[in-house]
Amino acid sequence: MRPGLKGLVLSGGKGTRLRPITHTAAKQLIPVANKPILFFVLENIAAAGIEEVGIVIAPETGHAIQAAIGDGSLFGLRVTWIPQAYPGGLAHCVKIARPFLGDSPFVMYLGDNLIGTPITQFADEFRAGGADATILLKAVDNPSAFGVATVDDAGRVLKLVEKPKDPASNLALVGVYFFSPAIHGAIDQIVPSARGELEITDAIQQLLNDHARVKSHIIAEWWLDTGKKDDLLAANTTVLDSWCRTDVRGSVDAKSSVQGRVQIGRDTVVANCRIRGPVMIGERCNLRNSFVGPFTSVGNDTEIADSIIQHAVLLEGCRLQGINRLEDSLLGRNVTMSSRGSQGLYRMSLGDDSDVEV
Ligand code: TTP
Repeated sequence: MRPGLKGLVLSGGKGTRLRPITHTAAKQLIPVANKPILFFVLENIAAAGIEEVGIVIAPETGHAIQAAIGDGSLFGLRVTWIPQAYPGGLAHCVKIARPFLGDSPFVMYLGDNLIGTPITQFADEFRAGGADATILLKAVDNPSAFGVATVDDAGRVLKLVEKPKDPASNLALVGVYFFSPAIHGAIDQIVPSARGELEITDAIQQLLNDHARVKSHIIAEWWLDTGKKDDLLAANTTVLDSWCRTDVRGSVDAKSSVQGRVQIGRDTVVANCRIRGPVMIGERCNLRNSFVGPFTSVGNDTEIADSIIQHAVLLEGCRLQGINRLEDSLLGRNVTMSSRGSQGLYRMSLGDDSDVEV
């Protein structure tokens, strides 16, 4: 019997592709359907029967992540914090996590990835033995943007290439990996890549060179890498579509209409609005004389007046006044947008505390 499976969650990194939001906030804490991405990750890990998790954090955003997760008991997990001084790559994370990991097998899970499947079945199979590593793959349209695997009919991995110009398959590496302690020896043999990072794909390729058994599973469900604004909006759309259920806790007046699957949080007041789901609205919000269209998530303590919005993510504390209309947008915390009567279609990506008049 192998020692218990541990979890290693990567929540450091730079988040450059999600600026301006990530100038002030950790991308793993950005909510999708009003729940931080990292919460989905930890719930998935806990549901697979894993109890001990190491979380890699960066100096800039680590404190916010620690404040959100606490000791992990919210998720039924025991958390060990692993500070990473600089973003040295995914394999660098494993290297610095070595004292936490010891000789345990572990699942490494990228803290900004969302997958539409539980990992329980993969964890159980890996615990049962037979592989030095197991990777999850997903067929994608643009494999050149990812790590790409070539596999045989039995799912054994033959080769891995990071962002190939001429991809040998359409199977991209999803950000969930199962490793036996053999990965440490492989990481000791690799050197930083052209971008100066210790790449996990190089380490897995090293395992293959050393004749280790690397298996794969192709997931049929969705996988969302929330690294960019459009990815994040796509993630919000998919998660609302898959998991949003009608649940109205706030008050909706008789002049309002609510269609489709809509969640309205406690102490939220909706007056003279049309809301067409799937939509999630947080707690203590105030919405009046507005239209909120499909695939929109509105964070707590937000005010929307005389506005039209759809396909947008608003983090908490935003104020929208007279905006006609806002689409395909990502608004950070406490963003204010107001209009002096001008009309137009706005597509915005605004960092925390922005103040925009149109
Ligand atoms: P990436 O999205 O590959 O890298 P990044 O966060 O630096 O983002 P960007 O390209 O926008 O600048 O990282 C995947 C996940 O792994 C993410 O949750 C951050 C985390 N990570 C670390 O914890 N340490 C690291 O050294 C790296 C590279 C990533």
